[in-house]
Amino acid sequence: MFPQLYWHGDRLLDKPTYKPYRLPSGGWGSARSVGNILRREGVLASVPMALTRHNKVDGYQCNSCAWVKPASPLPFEFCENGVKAVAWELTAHRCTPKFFAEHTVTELRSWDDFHLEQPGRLTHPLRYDAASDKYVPVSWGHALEEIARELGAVEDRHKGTVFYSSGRLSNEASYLYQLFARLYGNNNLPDSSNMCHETTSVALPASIGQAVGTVTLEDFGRSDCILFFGQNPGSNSPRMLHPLQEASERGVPIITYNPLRERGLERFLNPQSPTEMLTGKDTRISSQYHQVKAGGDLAALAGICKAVLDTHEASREAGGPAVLDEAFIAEHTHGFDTFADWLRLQNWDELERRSGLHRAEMEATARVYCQSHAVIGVYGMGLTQHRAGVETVRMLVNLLLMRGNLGRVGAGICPIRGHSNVQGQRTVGITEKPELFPLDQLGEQFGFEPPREAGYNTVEACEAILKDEVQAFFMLGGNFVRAIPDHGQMEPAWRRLRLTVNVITKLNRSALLPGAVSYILPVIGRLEIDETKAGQQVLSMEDTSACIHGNRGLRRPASPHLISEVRLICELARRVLEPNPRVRWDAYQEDYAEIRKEIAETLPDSFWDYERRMWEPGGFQRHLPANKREWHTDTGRANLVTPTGLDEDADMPDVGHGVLRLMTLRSNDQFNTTVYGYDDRFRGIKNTRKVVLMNRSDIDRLGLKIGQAVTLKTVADDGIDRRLSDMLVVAYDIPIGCIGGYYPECNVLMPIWHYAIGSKTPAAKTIPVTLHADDDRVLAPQLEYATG
Ligand SMILES: Nc1nc2c(c(=O)[nH]1)N[C@H]1C(S)=C(S)[C@@H](COP(=O)(O)OP(=O)(O)OC[C@H]3O[C@@H](n4cnc5c(=O)[nH]c(N)nc54)[C@H](O)[C@@H]3O)O[C@H]1N2
Ligand SMILES: Nc1nc2c(c(=O)[nH]1)N[C@H]1C(S)=C(S)[C@@H](COP(=O)(O)OP(=O)(O)OC[C@H]3O[C@@H](n4cnc5c(=O)[nH]c(N)nc54)[C@H](O)[C@@H]3O)O[C@H]1N2
Ligand SMILES: [Mo]
Repeated sequence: MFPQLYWHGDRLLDKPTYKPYRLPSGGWGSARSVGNILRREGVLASVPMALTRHNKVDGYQCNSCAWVKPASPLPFEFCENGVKAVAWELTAHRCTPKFFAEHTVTELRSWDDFHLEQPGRLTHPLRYDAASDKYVPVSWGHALEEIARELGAVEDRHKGTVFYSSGRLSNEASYLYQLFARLYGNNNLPDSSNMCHETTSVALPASIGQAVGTVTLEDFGRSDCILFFGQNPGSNSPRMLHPLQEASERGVPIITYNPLRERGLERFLNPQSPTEMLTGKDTRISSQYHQVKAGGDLAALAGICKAVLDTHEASREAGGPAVLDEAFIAEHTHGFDTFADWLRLQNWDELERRSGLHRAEMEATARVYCQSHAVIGVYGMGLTQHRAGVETVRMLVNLLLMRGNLGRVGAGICPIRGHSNVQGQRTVGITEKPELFPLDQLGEQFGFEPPREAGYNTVEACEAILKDEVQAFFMLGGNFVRAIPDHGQMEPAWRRLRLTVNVITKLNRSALLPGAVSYILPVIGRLEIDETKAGQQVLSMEDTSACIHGNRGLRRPASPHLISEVRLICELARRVLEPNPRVRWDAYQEDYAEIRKEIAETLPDSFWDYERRMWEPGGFQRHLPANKREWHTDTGRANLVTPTGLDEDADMPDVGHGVLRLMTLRSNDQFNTTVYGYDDRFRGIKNTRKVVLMNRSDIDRLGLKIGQAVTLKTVADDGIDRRLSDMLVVAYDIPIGCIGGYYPECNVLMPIWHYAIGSKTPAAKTIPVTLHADDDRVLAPQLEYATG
């Protein structure tokens, strides 16, 4: 049951080790890792069969990340982490009522994330029984009736009920869920993207008039320069390494800004290429690699913009050609002059100090940028999860706008979305922001007056829970309590909720913090066959390039007692809401094409001929005005937004005071709060997640030793003690003053109010902390990597 021994009391059983990984990403390591997980989940024979349908037309869409599903897929359009996610869902293991009879909830709370999901797929609806402190099986009918009664009894529907969802949910279930919430009476639809690319949803509309990126896979094939900020494709979107490899082989410069030298951004060996596997011939990915300080991107980007402007002005003065795209700026943008004046005022010393880079590095990037004609700006959590995340994303857009790199083939802005349908969810109405969805149309279509008041996003939901204003929390997928900040404050507050409903597929920590009335409702996954009276149903999802694809499940559900997410919402809605002849829950539940008709009626620009087009190779792209250089902004143009300043962390004490900036990271062996194992192969860490990655000079300066256990304490002036102990020191190639640790273990350190200004995305990549030795002993000497 516990193959990977871990901490046992104060003793460390399996030896954690650290040895820098010198091999390319992908390669044989990837193949081995896939073999291990298939064996562990008992699906060595079955999953490889399923994988032939992976990301294929008429197949299923990968349940791992949101990376593009190409029109001409590879024979095997999957990656190491996609296989892990598939094996995770199709596992042979089952978490049955017998398991719950054997373990109290209090006992299970002492298990870590890895072990909680090991028992496998949940098989029965369960209700928490406080007397025995156990989950016990109930009938669906009983569960739905009680939940409906509780939802109906909430006094203030606007404040008292929250409808969370996680980004794996299909378009069909998402659309019904938002409709249900709005008919019920609120816009309290926080979702995982609030912790993720909410920064994008706030930054991009003001800049370019749409909340999503502009880039397609075809653009990657036509680009002549790729700027890569704060995203780790080797672990989090490995299939993306194929177009990057292809670009690199074409001689396209790929310029990376990342505090860590991520292996996938350095070298890649395609595990699906027999030649590469046999010859070991790998590809260099990044042509420039700049180890920017955590939170230093705003300054780094400002520096690059400044260098571009300088180059332009120098060329003009010497009677040379324009470097800026002056015609584009004049015709299509607003705010250039103010922005240029601001850039002229910035001084290099300050930009160097804040970015942690040399002026020459930013200038080197600017040089390549100025010579390129079709530039893509890629980014991920390294930009969005910061106090100044919104302004940083806008600064990247400013850089692109300076040379007209938007609405041009091979160019554009490319946020890499996380969950496999997080973007689609938002498209079809899961949003707490009423202005992001056509509520007038929704009201007309279904004959009701939708609530217009903004709902809670994730952080606001947490704040309301802390104030005891929330009575009922409905969690449709995900692991909310584990994914959010401030576990020390949130977990006790969670227990005070009246109703908690966990619609999940595997056991997780959120379900182990029951409110007065608490349910686990297990559902069918998207890889499984969803059969209704009308036959097998299909679903649809949107990838990171805004292309929408059909999804057909292929395995029998993990248990005959599971129902689909769509059916669950319909069953509940019928019990909670007044009958409304325009809302046909019965029809939706049997035939999901009826839901797609409603989506197409609400959003006709994007979803016309939905039923047919979702099966086209490559899917269909939704309406993206910025690609046609139509700017749906307040000025009717693309806005170059001048930041309020570079002092995003003026409120953060500096390194000089012993304060370090903690970045919370994902390992190569996890999907968010789902932990597949304790290794992070590409970062060379084995058998532990309790590490703190540090620069050797910080280790020396603080008088610490490698392998010593330390306690991390958050620096905050709110009087709350946030700390995490037993973290092992590892000397790592990371900028001075920055440290790295794993999410979700480190979330206990993140104050709920530490979020991106404007978007409230938790600022998970710069948490100010201090480090304290637990005692003198070196607990894990193997973490010392012997050089030479
Ligand atoms: N296998 C796997 N795939 C996943 C996930 C997973 O957990 N596992 N999660 C999915 C989800 S929901 C999401 S949102 C995405 C997340 O995918 P990513 O966006 O890649 O997120 P992270 O791994 O959190 O961190 C991204 C990178 O940002 C860098 N970074 C940290 N701070 C900074 C900074 O200040 N500046 C810069 N320039 N870089 C910085 C880190 O070193 C890291 O390389 O992946 C999705 N895909
Ligand atoms: N410190 C820190 N915190 C972070 C982040 C970070 O980088 N650092 N990243 C943030 C980001 S980007 C995100 S997206 C959030 C993730 O937040 P969530 O999306 O809430 O969390 P997940 O870990 O993806 O959820 C995993 C659970 O989903 C359930 N599940 C899986 N598949 C299905 C399904 O098909 N249907 C249903 N109903 N349930 C299913 C399983 O029971 C599983 O336990 O975390 C955020 N939190
Ligand atoms: Mo995410």
